[in-house]
Amino acid sequence: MKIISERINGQFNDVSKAIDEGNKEIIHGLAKKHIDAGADILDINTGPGRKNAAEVMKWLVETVSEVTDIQLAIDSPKIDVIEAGMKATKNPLMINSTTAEQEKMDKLFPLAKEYDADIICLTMDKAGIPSEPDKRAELAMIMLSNAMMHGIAPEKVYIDPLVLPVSASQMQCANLLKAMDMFQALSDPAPNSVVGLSNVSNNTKERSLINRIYLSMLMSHGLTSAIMDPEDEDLMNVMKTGEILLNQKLYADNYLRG
Ligand code: THG
Repeated sequence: MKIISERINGQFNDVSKAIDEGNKEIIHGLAKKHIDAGADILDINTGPGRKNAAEVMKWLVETVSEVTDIQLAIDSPKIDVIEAGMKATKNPLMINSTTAEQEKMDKLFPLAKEYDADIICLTMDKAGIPSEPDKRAELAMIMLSNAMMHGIAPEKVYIDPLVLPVSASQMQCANLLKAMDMFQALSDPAPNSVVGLSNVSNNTKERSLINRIYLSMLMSHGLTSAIMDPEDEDLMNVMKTGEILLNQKLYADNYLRG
């Protein structure tokens, strides 16, 4: 499993304040802490409601790149914001994200190719997020084939079935697992997959427990990466134990410490 840290996100008060004040130390500290905790990739997101999102993204990416060479996932629904982030670093990149909308794919797949970036593909289009699993798989197939037409290797494509809060759309949590099963049949080897895990527990009282159980379920349906909080040690232990039980990592008595 690849761990993508969700923490460099303007949705968190300390990050939002650091952006407002131009406080690089806060961002440096969070980046280092999350890499130490086990993040393989850092997701960079300016948070909601910023008019100058491209400028903020550039600052965040530059600031994080001052303390690490690891891969950065540039997270924005806006193409110009993604581009501003990609230009601001020499670190390996992941685009977060395209949808199955043709205009977005036509801009973002060439950008992924140019920067040799991985790319997250959300299973949604102009009509929104479909609830039927086979419709999600169909959108995944459309994005996979568009990526291939642009000469992007399938292992660089990460399909995101879009996790919704269990408190808002309970049926979607089970439907999403069925969609994950269908993704496994789209290519050989199957495409990579990713979820924004903490979405599932928004507005609930048992956030960590719900995140843990859902991560375990998703892993058994083929999940290969997650945007999540590596500082949640119980969650990381679920991930590591899942890797052992799915025979992805070799068991050793000290596997939680190793
Ligand atoms: N898919 C992809 N990218 C994504 C998401 C996804 N990026 C954004 C998001 N979803 C994943 N990142 C987060 C980051 C934080 C939270 C959830 C998902 C979160 N934050 C606390 C909250 O809202 O309660 C903030 C608490 C605080 O302020 O301290 O839960 O699905 N590709």
